[in-house]
Amino acid sequence: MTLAQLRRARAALDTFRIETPSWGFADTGTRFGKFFQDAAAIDMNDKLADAGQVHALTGCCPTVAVHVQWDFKPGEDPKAVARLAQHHGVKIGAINPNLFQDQCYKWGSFGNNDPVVRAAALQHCVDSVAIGKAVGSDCLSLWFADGTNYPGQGSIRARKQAFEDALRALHRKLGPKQTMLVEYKPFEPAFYATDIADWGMALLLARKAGPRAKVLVDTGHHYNAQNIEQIVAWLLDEDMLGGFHFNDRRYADDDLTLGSIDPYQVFRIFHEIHFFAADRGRRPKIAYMIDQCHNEKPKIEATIQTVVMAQELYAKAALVDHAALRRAQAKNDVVAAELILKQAFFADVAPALAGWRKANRLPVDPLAEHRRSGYVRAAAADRKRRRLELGLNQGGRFA
Ligand SMILES: [Mn+2]
Repeated sequence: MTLAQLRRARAALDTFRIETPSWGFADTGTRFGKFFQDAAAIDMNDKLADAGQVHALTGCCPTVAVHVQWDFKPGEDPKAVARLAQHHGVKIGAINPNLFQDQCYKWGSFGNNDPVVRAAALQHCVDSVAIGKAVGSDCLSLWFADGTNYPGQGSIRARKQAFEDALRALHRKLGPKQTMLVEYKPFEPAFYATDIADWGMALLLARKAGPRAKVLVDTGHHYNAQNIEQIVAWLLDEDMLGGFHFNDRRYADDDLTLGSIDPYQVFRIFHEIHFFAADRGRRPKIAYMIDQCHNEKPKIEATIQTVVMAQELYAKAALVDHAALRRAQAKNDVVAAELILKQAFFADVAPALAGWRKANRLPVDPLAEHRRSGYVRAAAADRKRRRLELGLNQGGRFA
């Protein structure tokens, strides 16, 4: 690697931050069952401590996405949670309302045909905006499980209009610094017509909601053949890309560790972002977040693995020679253009990462350092004991 390339990779790493999810540290599982881990977080203090451990080792995860229903007790002062986060060396990031767990949402939330339920869903989101303001979070992240399971079940157009109205009403409640991200997903839990099924629907709804609504791309929420980096490039060009939920998958929304199946896919996404930034002369404001649940892997290890992989791929994508790429594209030199991407993808960025970590007084190998630290052994002993005391002898509730 040349000195210039090393500098480019280091400069990219300086700007790259990725948010960890509070739910990624607790016991979660498949729809069939849950396998408990002794070291899994029981409560918010545990989750924030685990997130703090990841940030202390990687230096690039200063914020934690939270789930209102699971992470804030009713009546609790959100500022107390913010202080707890600070105690563990992190801050509260994206606020995720929960619009799918209460029984009232059987027929949907914003898309429900009952105006009383729609109002309740909107109120929960407005409350979530208030939590965001209290904890200093500038991001409200919205995912809706809404949809229908059978043809004829609901009016597709009426549901679309209900979403337009509710999102517009919610946008009016945002603080001046807050943005709201609209996530999409083709199917599950709805299996006939999900109300926000793809990026085009999310884009239309966000546009109608207001200027601070953007689209959130969850890498797992696409059909297998879909070209995700093309979607990313279009959203960038429209100034409508708000953020990512990163994970990997082989089949559907598998929530596997980022890059475990297809690291080149993530590289191509990062390349589109770097290429856009080079063409425009400015870096787009994008919230990079992890949305993964680990049923088999130890949760903190899987999170560190994800963060390190994201850094590697982000640094590799920063090495693409944009001037050479533009020349190859202008000449329709397909082979040269493709090779320019491949050379960056196969470049060894380990020295750049090691240098960046040393300069930031971080362990050169965060995963090895985590294993050496004994953190998990101590957490497992403590949490096992507390579970017994709390009568949660099966490894804990869904938290
Ligand atoms: Mn997601």
